[in-house]
Amino acid sequence: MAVRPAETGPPPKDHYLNSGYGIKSWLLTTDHKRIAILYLISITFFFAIGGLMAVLIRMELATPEGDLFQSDTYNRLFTMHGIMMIFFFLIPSIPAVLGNFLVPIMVGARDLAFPRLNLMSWYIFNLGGLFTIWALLHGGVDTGWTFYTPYSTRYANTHVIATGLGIFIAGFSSILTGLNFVVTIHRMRAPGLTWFRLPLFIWAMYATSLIIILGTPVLAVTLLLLVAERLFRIGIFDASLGGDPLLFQHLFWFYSHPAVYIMILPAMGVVSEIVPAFARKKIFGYRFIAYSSLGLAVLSFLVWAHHMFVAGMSIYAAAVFSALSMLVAVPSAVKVFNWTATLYQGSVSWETPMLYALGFIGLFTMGGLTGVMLASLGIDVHVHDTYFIIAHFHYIMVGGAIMGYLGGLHYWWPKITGKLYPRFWSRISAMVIFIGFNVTFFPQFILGYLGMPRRYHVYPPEFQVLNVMSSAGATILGVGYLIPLIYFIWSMRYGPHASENPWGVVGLEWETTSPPPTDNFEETPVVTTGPYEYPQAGEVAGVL
Ligand code: HEM
Ligand SMILES: [Cu+2]
Repeated sequence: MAVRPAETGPPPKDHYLNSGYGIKSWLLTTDHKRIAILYLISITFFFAIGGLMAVLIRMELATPEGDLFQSDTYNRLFTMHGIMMIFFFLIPSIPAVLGNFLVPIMVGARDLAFPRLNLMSWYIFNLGGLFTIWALLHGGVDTGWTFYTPYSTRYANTHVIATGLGIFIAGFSSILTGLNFVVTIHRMRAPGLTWFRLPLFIWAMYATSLIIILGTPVLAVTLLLLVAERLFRIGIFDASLGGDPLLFQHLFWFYSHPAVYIMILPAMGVVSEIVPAFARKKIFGYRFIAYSSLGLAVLSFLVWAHHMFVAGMSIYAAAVFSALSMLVAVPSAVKVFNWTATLYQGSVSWETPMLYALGFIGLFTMGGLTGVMLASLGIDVHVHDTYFIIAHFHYIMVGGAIMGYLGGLHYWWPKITGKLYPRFWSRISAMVIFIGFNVTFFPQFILGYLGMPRRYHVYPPEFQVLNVMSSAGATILGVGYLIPLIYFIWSMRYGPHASENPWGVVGLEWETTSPPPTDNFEETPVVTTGPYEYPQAGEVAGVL
């Protein structure tokens, strides 16, 4: 039976959005909900910049000749695209926006453990972003988002230092947010809220925070070493100074493989909320999903060298990393099976968040399975550094992580803003995004398999048809992303009021007003049941 958001009930008199209107009430706020909105604005801005670069890249690749940009400019474009999207959009996206908003509410607390630190994290994040944009405006960087040496040491005359420092600074914001979440989840749970009564989104945030806290310092140190080498000519990565360029790759991927889980785990957490909500069923295998999040966090630190199979390492080391990488598929598959089992015989309603969650499950599975293909040494040797890799990680990061982010945003938007958005347009845009995404990235699997290398802007004419498809798909995808931007902004002013629990679902966040009061709850809630306690088949909860 379809569940429609109810438009009933008067809006609450006092809530966090009307507790102050001046610019100061926002810029000096320590309310986690307002900080979530500040992050939403920042990352949307950074996403727009990264997106603009993507548009330019796809325009260049519509023809085999390098006729739009010089090679040098092209290098800078894909580098800044990757840096903006990964460090300034994807990594903060779900944790900093949805996590900030939801972690305290879902654990029944008034705020995060360290509210002022939370505000500081937002300032640090923007400082890092502005530093990076400064570098971009002054000529950019051409090393690729991975800063591989010797591009970033001996051969770079672009803004490696400024960009590296920008990412270094932003890293502190991640670490502080991670610490804030860990302490909050440990110390501030409402009475009765035991670990195994926590929503799976909280488990995902917890696992993500562990990776952030353990991994980010490694990246920070690596970037500092790079800067130190460039400034003081200490031999660390530069072979002519006695350094080792491969060391950079090890250090970089020791952070950056776990970082891919910083991007995907939160989206998995969102999907674990949406699936039971719109299947009206208790989630299947709660503990397995919770533990698989922790399992992914641990395993993610053991596989980094699969990015270096052809960089020069012993065949034995490669075999071990190959096997370990395949192990990662196990906890990932546990989640996919459990979501599917939850859907089975559920009373599924096709609301917008559910469309995104289903999109996530399909596309993440394709990304994950191609990951297993890449983890097999023999295949990777052939497709390494081709468009196959680009397709693999975009299936996970755009098809997976961004779908999860948008699904979450659509699920909790009525709670965040107290407003409803148009159901029709939101479902249309979810489908436009799904189609646009596949038309953009599926051809890239084929291109890579046929041998088109990544990071070139001139290619043989026989690859043009697939490239034109990809550019056309990117146009559809771009339109798909613009539609929610328009109706979300529209809904804030004109959207009908959302009731406390417009989807008729269970969860602490749905027991407070929409939008919630500054202190989240009138009284501290006391929890007596586990999450996802839906009525038995036949009875339908909530407002229809
Ligand atoms: C089942 C799990 C996965 C496996 C076994 C896997 C395996 C691999 C392998 C072997 C590569 C290296 C290919 C090469 O460069 O030759 C790779 C690249 C990559 N993967 Fe995955 N992957 C998995 C999941 C993910 C996830 C969850 C994400 C992101 C959220 C991700 C993001 C990336 C990125 C960004 C790259 C390329 C980085 C670059 O060179 O620029 N992967 N993956
Ligand atoms: Cu990896």
